Amino acid sequence: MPKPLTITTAIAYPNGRPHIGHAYEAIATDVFARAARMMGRDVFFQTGTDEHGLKVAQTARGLGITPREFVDEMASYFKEMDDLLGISYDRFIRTSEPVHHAASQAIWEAMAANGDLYLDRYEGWYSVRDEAYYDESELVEGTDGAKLSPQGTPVEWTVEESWFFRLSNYQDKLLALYAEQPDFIQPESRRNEILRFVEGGLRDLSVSRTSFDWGVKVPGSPDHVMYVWVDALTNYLTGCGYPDDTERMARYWGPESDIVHIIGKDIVRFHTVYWPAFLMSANLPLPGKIFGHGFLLNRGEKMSKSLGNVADPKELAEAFGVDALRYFLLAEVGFGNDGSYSAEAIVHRTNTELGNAFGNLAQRTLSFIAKNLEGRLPEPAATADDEALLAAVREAVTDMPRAFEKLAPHEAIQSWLRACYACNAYIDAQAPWALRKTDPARMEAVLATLYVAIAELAVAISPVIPTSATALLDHMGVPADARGYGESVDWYESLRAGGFVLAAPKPLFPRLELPAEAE
Ligand code: ME8
Repeated sequence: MPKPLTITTAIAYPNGRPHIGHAYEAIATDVFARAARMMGRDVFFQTGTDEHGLKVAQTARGLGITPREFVDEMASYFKEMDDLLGISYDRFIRTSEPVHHAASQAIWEAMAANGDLYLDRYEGWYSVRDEAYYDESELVEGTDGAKLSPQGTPVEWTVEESWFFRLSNYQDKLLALYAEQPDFIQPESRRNEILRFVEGGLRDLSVSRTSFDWGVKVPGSPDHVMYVWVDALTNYLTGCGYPDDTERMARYWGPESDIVHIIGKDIVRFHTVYWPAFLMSANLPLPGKIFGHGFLLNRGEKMSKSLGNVADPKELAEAFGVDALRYFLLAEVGFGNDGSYSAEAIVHRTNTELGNAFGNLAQRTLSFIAKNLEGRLPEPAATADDEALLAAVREAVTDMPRAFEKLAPHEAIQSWLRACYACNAYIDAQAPWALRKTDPARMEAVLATLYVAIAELAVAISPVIPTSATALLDHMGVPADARGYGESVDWYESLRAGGFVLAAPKPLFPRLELPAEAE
């Protein structure tokens, strides 16, 4: 049996509504989770919201409401976005949940028991936006001469009593980890960045705050709340049953589990330096792989509230369709690279690839069968051409789960498209409509080949476009046991023998037009 897979997104700061970057990460992770389930794996997929910290407390105060009221409303928008986009999470975690406070206090106590926490005074440059302290040498100068964090956010000099984590003790252990598990940090470019950072030496990390109280209380130090990243990272354990549900922990966070975090490139340091150090300190298993994906840019520009170009995933999904948006984001951007989106690019890709290459192929074939055979499934009589087409489709389709497993969805989509183009070339060469009068038996054999090929293509792409693929497979009567990645099941003959009648199909991907304001 393959190992159980635990796969997570980052948990989002709910200090604003979700944007397209959040949607991108959720969609990519969802595709990996769905593909793994189709390989027969036991999958635990978690996403959620990161609700503590000064920033949330300040935003709520500015609105004249409590942090709790604020996050209750905001978290609901993230959950709504996930549900709208078909994100098949098993658990939507909110860090304000009592079980999460208990898990965070348990990991704290485990790190304390290991001698890694001590009380001291902290002075340094703190960015509220990033919830992080920076070294003087890391700061950059803004246009008006103000000091800014490396992410370009304002910093202030801050002095407070704080608990510290002995991160300095973990430099060698982390370097050994990166050497032993070369896949731990992906893609390669981000791995090199982190290696250089850790080789440069690690300073102990301030892990508690006394200046506000919207957070998880430090056990035995009621004036302190945990640094938000300690509690945020622990979300992954909470969902796996830490600390009390040992059976669940053994399954989803055990030495035998396959644990994958999908996050954006700006938070790779937190996940590949602090997080494994905390886990080592608490004597817990480590994740296997942390993938830092790239950023989505709006027509090549960084999104920001001040530029007014923050794309609302809900509006995009409503304008273009959920599956078109899912497909576009994964096909357009090599996973790991930055990418750009625009209404024109979404419309163009959807129309040419989903609409023409796949949708029309299915539409032409199925309506021809519905009309000319009155929905009776055509009789196969395979020739070398038919076998060659099915072999090409199967080769592409067997590459796809492997590409999803190595977190390369754009490669999976490329294989799939190649197979769609092969089917289009086949239908043009065989011209079944011309055979209707001259050679009806051959016409049936061609249509039967296409029927099987279309169904296999729909199964293979279903992690990316689950709603349309399922609708098509339902329409075609493809049984549930033929909808996984694995041994091919000979369903066509039994469907035909059972007298299945194909109804006239509806177009899967109606042609998109550019919205008026984008023209
Ligand atoms: O960082 N394109 O939350 P967050 C692609 N709470 N991805 C983007 C993006 C963009 N334009 N902007 C942000 C946090 N992201 C923390 C995480 S995890 C224990 C705590 C990604 O709401 C970003 O890289 O700022 C991150 O992975 C996720 O969205 C949430 O970002």
